[in-house]
Amino acid sequence: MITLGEYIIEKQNDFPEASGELSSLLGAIRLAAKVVNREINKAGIADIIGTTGVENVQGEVQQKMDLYANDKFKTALEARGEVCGIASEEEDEFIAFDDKRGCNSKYVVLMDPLDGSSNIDVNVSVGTIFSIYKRISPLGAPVILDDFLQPGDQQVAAGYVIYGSSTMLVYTTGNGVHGFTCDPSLGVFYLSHENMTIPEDGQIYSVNEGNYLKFPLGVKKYLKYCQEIDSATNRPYTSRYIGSLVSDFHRNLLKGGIYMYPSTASAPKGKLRLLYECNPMAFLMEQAGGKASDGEKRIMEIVPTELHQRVPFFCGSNNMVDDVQLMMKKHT
Ligand code: AHM
Ligand code: MG
Repeated sequence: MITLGEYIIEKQNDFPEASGELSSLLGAIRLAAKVVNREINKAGIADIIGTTGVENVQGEVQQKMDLYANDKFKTALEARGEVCGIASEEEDEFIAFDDKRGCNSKYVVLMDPLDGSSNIDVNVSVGTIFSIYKRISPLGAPVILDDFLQPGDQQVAAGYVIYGSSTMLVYTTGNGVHGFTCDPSLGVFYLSHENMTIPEDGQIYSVNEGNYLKFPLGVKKYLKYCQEIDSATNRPYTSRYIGSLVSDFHRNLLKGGIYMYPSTASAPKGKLRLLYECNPMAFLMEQAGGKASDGEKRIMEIVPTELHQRVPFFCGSNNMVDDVQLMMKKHT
């Protein structure tokens, strides 16, 4: 039984130049995840479900648990001193940890502290998503916006925590995707899924079909393709949509499938945010052998211009992402 902490240190030894800062940073994420997990498990008996009545910068009503999780991750990351700043779905602007320790730290973290949080009230799995970069501004100075606006292929690590029927932390540092399951009695994450890979072909498609009429023609054609009967390609595929990105992604990663949040007539850039939802998931997906695209090109090649920028998202088994891209190209 290898714990997450042991595994991180073991892997750190593979990089002779590693100084232990990234390991310590991942340790801070692990700690905050445990605290958030404990609180989520109490949802329903403690006064922590429901909304705050306040909207975030994206115009979405914040849940009490969004703010709780944001606070715990922010505090853990600042206390550990390996991070010069963070950006979060729940914060309008990035936050600089600009005391002496923060200024001398080389990493920035972008996060969605609690994705899919509207699902908590109905006891559906939610998740935390994180993305880690090295700053591009000089050490010793306060962090700047450009440190956060880096393309996804510059990520040094990314991952998610899924607070589900069991709680798991899944991460990559560009050396495969590894999953750890939390033993609730001990509060320890143990290695349970080493080197996770996604099948080349999948049979599951995940999309909010309520938006069907607003989708681009190529996406509509692909959805019809998924539903057609063809034994040679094992169609029709199965439709599975939880409406909680981390859960939908996790299932498709294990079983093979595609997650889609396309542009719609009313939201031409889709709903999901590039920097702390799509890029980390794209990094994980590529490391697992799959693909992540905006419908035309790799998600991780997009050069960001805004902290909360949105992007259409197609992510999953290689052949499924290829198929939807082809249909979108054909029916532009
Ligand atoms: P959130 O960050 O406000 O929780 O929104 C992101 C969530 C994803 O987890 C999920 O896949 C998607 O929004 C569901 O959106 P919709 O309800 O439009 O299908
Ligand atoms: Mg989110």
